Amino acid sequence: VRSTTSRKVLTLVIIRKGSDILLGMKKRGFGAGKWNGFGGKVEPGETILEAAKRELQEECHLRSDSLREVGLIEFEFKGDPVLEETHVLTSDVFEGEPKETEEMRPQWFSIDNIPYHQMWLGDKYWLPLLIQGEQFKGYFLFEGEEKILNYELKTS
Ligand code: 6OG
Repeated sequence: VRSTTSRKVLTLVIIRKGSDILLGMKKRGFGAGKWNGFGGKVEPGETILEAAKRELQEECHLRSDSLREVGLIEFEFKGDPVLEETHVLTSDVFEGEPKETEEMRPQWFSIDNIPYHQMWLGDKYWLPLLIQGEQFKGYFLFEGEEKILNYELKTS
């Protein structure tokens, strides 16, 4: 029985620079205390790309006109009727220096030293695909924030 009753469309931006990726420590709200890419809800009237650019700028003061969508992940939380349709974008072309905001404390991490133990549990499955330059689609069913009941992931 499919109990999902609504979808929330979200963006998630991972900026790359050589062999580093930029993550932000989420300071408040959903996922606080975890390193993650930058993003949030797509507002009415906005495209995914516009929303991704806006969130990147709002959360760490970087601007990029070269974001490319490389992944689509559906996150579901057991018992929650909302399916989070999360569009993952990346670029290695950007302007500005990452700057801490109320929402995020940005930091560069070597791709050999990604802090998966302080990230969402699904990240260790899909982030390596992004780093390898692959496109992917996925689904993760969480029970609470620290357990994955099942997942599917495929590259395209
Ligand atoms: P706000 O509610 O702060 O946007 N997000 C997730 N990111 C990862 N890596 N894993 C998850 O697994 C996630 N669920 C949501 C999407 C929330 C931000 O957090 C991302 C948005 O960028 C469950 O506006």
